[in-house]
Amino acid sequence: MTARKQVLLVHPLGYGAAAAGQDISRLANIMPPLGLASMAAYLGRRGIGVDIVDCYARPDSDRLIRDLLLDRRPGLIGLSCTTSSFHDAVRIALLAKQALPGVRSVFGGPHVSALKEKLFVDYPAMDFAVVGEGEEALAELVEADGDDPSGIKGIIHREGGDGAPRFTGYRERGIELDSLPFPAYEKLAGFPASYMLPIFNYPRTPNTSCISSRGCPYACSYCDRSVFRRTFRYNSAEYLYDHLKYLRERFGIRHINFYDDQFTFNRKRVEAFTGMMIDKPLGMTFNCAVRAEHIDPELVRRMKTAGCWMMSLGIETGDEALLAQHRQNPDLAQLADKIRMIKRAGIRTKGLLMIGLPGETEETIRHSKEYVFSLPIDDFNLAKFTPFPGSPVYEKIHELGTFDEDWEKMDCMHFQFVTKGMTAARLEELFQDFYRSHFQRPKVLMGYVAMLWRSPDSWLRFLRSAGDFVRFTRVNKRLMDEGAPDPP
Ligand code: B12
Repeated sequence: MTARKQVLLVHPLGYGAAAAGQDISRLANIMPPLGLASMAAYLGRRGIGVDIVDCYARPDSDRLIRDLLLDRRPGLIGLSCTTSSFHDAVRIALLAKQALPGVRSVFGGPHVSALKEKLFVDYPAMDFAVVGEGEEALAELVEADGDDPSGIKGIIHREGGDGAPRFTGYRERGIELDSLPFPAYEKLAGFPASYMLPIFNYPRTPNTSCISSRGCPYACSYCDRSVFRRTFRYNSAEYLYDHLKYLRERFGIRHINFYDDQFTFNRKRVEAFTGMMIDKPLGMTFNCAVRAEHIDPELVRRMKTAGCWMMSLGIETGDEALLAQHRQNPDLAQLADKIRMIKRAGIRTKGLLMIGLPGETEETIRHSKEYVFSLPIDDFNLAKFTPFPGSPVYEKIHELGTFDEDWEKMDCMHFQFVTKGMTAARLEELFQDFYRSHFQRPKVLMGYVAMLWRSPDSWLRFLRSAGDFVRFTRVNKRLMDEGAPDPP
């Protein structure tokens, strides 16, 4: 027998546990699964028992999952899936059904929200899926307890004798974010010590990430918006301040990384929030991502006073014509001005770039390098362009180049898509060269030296993992020499 009002939520690792030690992005960055933690808190409030297993933070968790299934006997196991972690989620669902016959699986997250019923045809281990945000839909599914779920909006279930999947349709309204409880951080084993922000992205520990809005009104070609679609909802400044106060008082958190797509989209909210951080300081600093259109000198100065330590900006490419094909307002001069303005305010800047977009050439990559290197950018991230189901560009991707849709490798660390006129090997070479050139610049090196006192914990972590970073670089070089494009 399984328990009626008990759920096990799992954040899959995405690949075999043995490889976790060599996953360079995981070594540098382990973030709490905020979606699962938010659902856990919401379900808890409705009297539903929840456990969370985060395999990303604890890679070897199969036994723990089995033990929890046998001990708690949940009626549902919920799996959160990006595209690259989907197959691992299916493996865990099968493992669960073997360990606890009768347990039913429910899948959620971006990959499921994008592909919906299509997935059910090839993956019989899927009993249910939630499309879009999960709190209310999952609670209603648990409460239906095996009754006909066809009246619950936002889910996919199997119907009739042949088990054909049926989507009940989108929920009418997005959840009012201030009505949600704070995420159940306490259900994440070892929080906050078992989580870590990217190296050189924080001044002190303990730290964590936070989301204070859902959705984005823009429609960039490469962005998968299938979960929150084009809505933009946000927590009020008061809720946000209380959330940070809670993190400070209950867990001792001293720095926050906001993962909002558009933290400053609503200027009034940021004004009010920074006002509270200035008038009633919490002893906390924060990072956030901004778009050039939504910042100005006064706001940036205010944010600095309130504790803003670093701002990230999506640059994507330094070639304006290429940018115009993929994003609205492709104004690189305005972006450059704003980056200089942020830097002048004493805030660290991070540029987010992509390489391998449809239409990329040797020349556009050269433009990107020149652009980035002409700006006071302290840190940058260069992702390998990956066309995710749910992103606008996915629809016509096969017309734009060659695409090997191997989901497990669609983690922005592999060139699964190669635009016309390029080869994967050449893209890999240019990718390596971009990073190498960045790290060879004296200004950048001096910046990292300054991190000795601005973020001493980052240096400790860097030195502890230095062997893995060197091994990663060597393996990449060997693969490149052999003409194989994929990193390990
Ligand atoms: C923070 C973040 C990260 C963090 C941490 C992720 C984590 N542990 O949760 C880091 C930096 C590690 C990361 C890594 C990656 N990320 Co990321 N990330 C995000 C980001 C910005 C916020 C995620 C978040 O917390 N959202 C807020 C919560 C409330 O929403 P949510 O997680 O979607 O959960 C809700 C619903 O999806 C649903 N739901 C989710 N899971 C489940 C499970 C069940 C059972 C149910 C019922 C419902 C449900 O209910 C939740 C609550 O409403 C999103 C973009 C975004 N704005 O959402 C991208 C995003 C999820 N990432 C993306 C990508 C591509 C990646 C990477 C592949 C590449 C990269 N380096 O960026 C890796 C893959 C990691 C992996 N193994 O899966 C894509 C995913 C696209 C896709 N189809 O796969 C997104 C959507 C960005 C985008 N727009 O393209 N990411």
